[in-house]
Parts: sequence; structure tokens; C-alpha cells
Amino acid sequence: MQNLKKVAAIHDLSGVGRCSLSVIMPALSVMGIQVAAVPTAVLSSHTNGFGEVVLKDMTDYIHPALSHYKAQGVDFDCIYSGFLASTQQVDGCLEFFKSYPNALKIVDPVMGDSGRLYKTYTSELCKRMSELVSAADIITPNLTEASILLGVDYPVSQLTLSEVKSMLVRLSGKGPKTVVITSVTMADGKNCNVGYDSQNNAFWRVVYEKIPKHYPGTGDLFASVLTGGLILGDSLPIAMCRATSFLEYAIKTTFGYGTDAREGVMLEKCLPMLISNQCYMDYSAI
Ligand code: PXL
Repeated sequence: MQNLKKVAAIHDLSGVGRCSLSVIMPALSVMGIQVAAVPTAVLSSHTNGFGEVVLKDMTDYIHPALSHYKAQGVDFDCIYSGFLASTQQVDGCLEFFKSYPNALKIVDPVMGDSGRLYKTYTSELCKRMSELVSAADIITPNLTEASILLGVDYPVSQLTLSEVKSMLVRLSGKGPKTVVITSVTMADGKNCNVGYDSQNNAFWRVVYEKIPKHYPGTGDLFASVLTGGLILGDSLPIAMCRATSFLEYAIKTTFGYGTDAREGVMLEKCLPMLISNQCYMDYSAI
């Protein structure tokens, strides 16, 4: 019997707008990875552009779902968390981590973007997110979230190489061995995703072309493709290339069609690229 790798994805399910589980599940599935969704909330849409959303908090669901899996002997290769709807859900994620000590623990500390917190995030929830980050093997904040975790202002100017490395190292100092920060503009004007593998003291960056439009859910997709790559045996720079190239392709495809940005990227058109396992980007050691 050949078992596929299995991930418990602790994220919200948003109806309209292609983010969180709506994109995480198809992306990991086409990469050949089984996903068990553990919804933190069910929303009519993401919280970024469709007015007053309907939100059903699923805090009461997480612990009983975990108990069920443990009772049934269900195993996971990876626990991957994202958008949380309450501070108690941090405890739910930590319980998952404790229950599956051999699983890869990936935390996408979803809290905000473009220098702003998402509407439902309180400072208490951000504090607890920092605690969750400490228990992770790998974290994937964007620059906004990295700044929140470090307690510094969102940078108004481009970052030098030493500033970027310092952020990566300080985040890793909180616990995670591997840190990837997305959406960084560096002093040479390049837009990039940067990574740090503390075990090998290696720093990487992957440069992409920036498109002047913001699509929700791109951070979720990036973290999912990175997660999928790492689970299937990619090294950190190769997983970063795979995720960055897929996102650049998805964003450019969507921009070319001129669709409403609130709807997210046209994932349905782009999934074949993930199936074909293509990864055309270049990385550099920094
Ligand atoms: O893509 C991050 C995200 C996830 N979940 C919900 C969101 C957002 C970003 O806006 O609103 C509900």
C-alpha cells in the first residue's frame, strides 16, 4: 500500500475570494498531498473587500476533531496552520503539534498585509500568534507579519541585505529553524521572497516581478506550495522557487484577464502548472 503524505490544514474556509482552504486544498491536492481540513472559521468571503462578512467561529470544533483523529489512529505528516479566529485556537494548534510530535509543524502567521492588520485580528490574538510561531519548525510571514512578530514598525523604505538577514535570524531566534519572509523589497529595488535555514546557516532569496495589483489569498497559496514542496522533498531554495514561480504565474495570468482583485487569483486556470511540477525560477544565496 502506498500512502500519500497527509496534512492537517488548520485554516478558515472562505466562500468567495479564493483564499485559505479554498486555495490550500486544491493546491496541495494537485501536488499529490492529502489534506484534512480543520476549519477555524467559515466565512462568506475573506475580510478584505466584500463589506460585512458572515463569520461562523469554529473554535469548539478543533479539540474534538483532534480527539477523534487520535482515537482513530489517524496520523499526519504535517500540521499546517494559518488564519485563526480566536486566541483559544492557538491552544488548539499547540495541541495538534503536541499530539503529532513527528509531524512537520508549519505556521503561516496570518495577521495582516501591506502594513495593516486584518479586521478580525486583535492585539491579544497577535500576541498568541507569536507563541504559536515559537512552537513551529517553519514559518512563512509576509513583511507585515514579520514586523508584528518582531515588534517593529512596518518598514517604509526598502530593506538592506543586513536588515533582511537580521529579521530572518531574529524570527528564527523565537524558535522556528526555518523562516521565509514574503513580499520584501530590497535596497537594490528587487521584489523578493527571502529564506533562512538556521541549521545550515544559509540565506536565500528568490526575485519575482511585481504586478501593481493586490490579490487576496496569495500568501496562503505561497505557503501551501512551499509546504507541498518541502513535504515532497524539495530543499528550501527549491521549494521557495516552486512557490514563487507559481505565484508569479498565477498573478500575471489573473492580471492579464483584468478580473476584480477581490476575487483573488484565477487558480482554476493555473493549477495545471502545479501538476506538471514545473519550477523555472532562479534563486541566489545571500
Ligand atoms: O489570505 C489571508 C486570509 C485568510 N482568511 C481570511 C482573510 C484573509 C485575508 O484577508 O480575510 C478570512
